[in-house]
Amino acid sequence: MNQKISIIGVPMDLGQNRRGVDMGPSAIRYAGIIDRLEQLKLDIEDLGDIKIARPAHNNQEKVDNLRNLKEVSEGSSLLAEKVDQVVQSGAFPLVLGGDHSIAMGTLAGVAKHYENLGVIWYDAHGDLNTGESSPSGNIHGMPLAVSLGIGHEKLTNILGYAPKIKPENIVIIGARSLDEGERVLIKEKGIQVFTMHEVDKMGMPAVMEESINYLKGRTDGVHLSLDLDGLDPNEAPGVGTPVMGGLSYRESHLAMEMLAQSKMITSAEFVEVNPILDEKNKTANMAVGLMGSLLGESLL
Ligand code: B3U
Ligand code: MN
Ligand code: MN
Repeated sequence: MNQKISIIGVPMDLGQNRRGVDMGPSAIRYAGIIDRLEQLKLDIEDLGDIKIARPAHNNQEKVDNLRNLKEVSEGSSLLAEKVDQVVQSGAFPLVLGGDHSIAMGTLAGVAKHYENLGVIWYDAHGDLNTGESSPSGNIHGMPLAVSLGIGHEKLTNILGYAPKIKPENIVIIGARSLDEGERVLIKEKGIQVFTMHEVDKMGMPAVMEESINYLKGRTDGVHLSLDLDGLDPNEAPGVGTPVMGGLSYRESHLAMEMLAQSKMITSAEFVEVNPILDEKNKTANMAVGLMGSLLGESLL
């Protein structure tokens, strides 16, 4: 039987304050994700989009320095339930964002099914803030901390359990913009991070080899959370918080191919595609190319 891939769109833009990232799932579908994956002899099912609240006037109210706490928490809970069902059914969940706050929901739905879920966090940022450490109050800068059980209870307790993951099962790749509180947390928890410094020094093949070997022995499934702002904004301009000096499309492509060969990835999400800030849907096209490689496309 062919592997079944269940696609879930999450038009969430309330985890940050720039409009447009809610159109990410549409932009990725428009860029041809379904056809691309169908060519890989995979059994593709598109479950449509999760319903996300649309507060009047994009209500910017903050609770404990958490912008749109209620709506973000509710959206992630709906996503978590859907992802839980998909994993339960034996399919591979492929989640399309939406801002990165949705990773709290994806991880809540996935991690239930594993003793030691590994996470590859491919991102310019650490997303390890809390309401106290965040400079912005944007929840999309917090989902990795939340999944570790650190943060507001309305977020850490999605699906009624916490934590979702363990710090020693995380690898962050591509980081180049970390806040003070995030650096402290990384050191305190001993989180494995390959910043751009390591990527430049070691090269992507070695970074991926080390990441794969590190996770192989200790995890029973691995979730890939790929924030398109991990890529260089010259190549992927359609993101809300671009940071110079990022990963190239070619490095990212190789990373996805190496993950495909490792056969260790059991769920994935691609987030932060913002078609309003993009150039001719370039970033969504790039996301589709990366998903193709992750799911087994090969050049020959
Ligand atoms: N660390 C900053 C900026 C940021 C995090 N994630 C994104 N931007 N995409 C923050 O607001 O927490
Ligand atoms: Mn992120
Ligand atoms: Mn980011």
